[in-house]
Amino acid sequence: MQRIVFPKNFLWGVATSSYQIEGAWKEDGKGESIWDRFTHIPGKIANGDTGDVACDHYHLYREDVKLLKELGVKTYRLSISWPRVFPEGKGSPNKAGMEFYINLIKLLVDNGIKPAVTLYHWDLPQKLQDIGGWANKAVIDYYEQYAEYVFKELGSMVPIWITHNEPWVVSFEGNWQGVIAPGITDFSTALLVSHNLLVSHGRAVRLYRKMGFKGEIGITLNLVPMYPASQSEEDIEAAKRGDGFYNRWFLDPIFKGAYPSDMLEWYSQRVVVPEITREDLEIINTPIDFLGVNYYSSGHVKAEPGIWPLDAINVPTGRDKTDSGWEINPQGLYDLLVRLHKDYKGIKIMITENGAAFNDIINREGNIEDDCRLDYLYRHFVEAHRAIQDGVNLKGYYVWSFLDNFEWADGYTKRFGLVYVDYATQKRILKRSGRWYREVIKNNGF
Ligand code: IFM
Repeated sequence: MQRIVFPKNFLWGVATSSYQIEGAWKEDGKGESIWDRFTHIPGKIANGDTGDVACDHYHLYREDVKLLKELGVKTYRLSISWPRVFPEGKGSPNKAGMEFYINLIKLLVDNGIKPAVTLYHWDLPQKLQDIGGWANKAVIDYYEQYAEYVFKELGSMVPIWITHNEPWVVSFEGNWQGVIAPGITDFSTALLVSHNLLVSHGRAVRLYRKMGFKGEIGITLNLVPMYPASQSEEDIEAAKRGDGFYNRWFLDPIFKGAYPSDMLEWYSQRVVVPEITREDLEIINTPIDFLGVNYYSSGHVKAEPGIWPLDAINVPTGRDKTDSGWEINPQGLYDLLVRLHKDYKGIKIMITENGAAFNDIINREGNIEDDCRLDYLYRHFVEAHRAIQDGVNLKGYYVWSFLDNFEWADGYTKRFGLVYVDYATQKRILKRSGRWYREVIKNNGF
């Protein structure tokens, strides 16, 4: 077996997000988020689960940082809960909420772990949803005010910033499919939300630079390489639309200063497309230091007239699947990275999420021998390494996730962690994949 060695200083990490692990949903002055509201509506989440307690990280963060240290990660990606810091979304900050993040980040820094902080990982203050949420341009101003306060408080300690996590999911799952908060089902609203999210991203990047910090700032996109199901002209065109929908709709304005014209035309013929000004595009096109890539699976697209919104469907290829039902395609990661490198001029990339849900079982010795997850990570690491060998500027890799946690509409039914969480007792157990990852980090390869 060939030895895989990553470049020196490669940033190995793990990732989480505020709502998925913190709990303490109404403690120390925290305001209600759209996820607090959504999860309390019967029928929205598997088993009626909520993030009210989650992994209780708000109270157990000291123990969790110890675990991170034991894992040996170089960096830890977390997100800030906006309503913990601004209960109303705007106005006066809640000092106690900010204090939690100051303490957590100080502890990480003291332990030699680089914090990577996401400003927005889906938990919008409900008060802002009450005025239209991301479909209301005023929310961009409030986001900028929130970002300014967070930069001021944490900017000197945090070297890596991410403006948004997965704006595709926020826009389309939250505002068209309605399967996540805020649960709206209108395609034009989803498009408007996607545009406003991108403008807010550009505004935060400009603000960060204006405030004079020396760290790096980027955005995290969930990207899905799209393959045609056959070599027919129709399937090739359908896969191109799939690529436009998931990938280029976000990548092109950020890196090229323009939305893809084929998608603009496609949408304008079918729905109301948001007004897009030259100034908006310039803001979105503000240079960033890195692109965060979340990769889980690939798409295999077949033309299917009449299927909204792309006249296309995704077809199974027969590959193995994770517990989330997502096909496992490590080579898709390689293809995606190489394509990003080529189409977006050698941009610096960090994999900000990659990982898998599997049904973990505690054995008679109290261990979790999660071979499937280990194998998933192994095969994706091999492909990431191959991409680096082929010239891709990949600098870091965050496994999703550090802990088992609240998996949105799936509640606690899907476990992604390197660390098992017994939700009844809040006991943490490092899984075999976690023990293996610790060795990968130590050896900078395997
Ligand atoms: O749990 C999520 C995370 O919040 C965003 N990216 C995908 C993960 C797995 O579904």
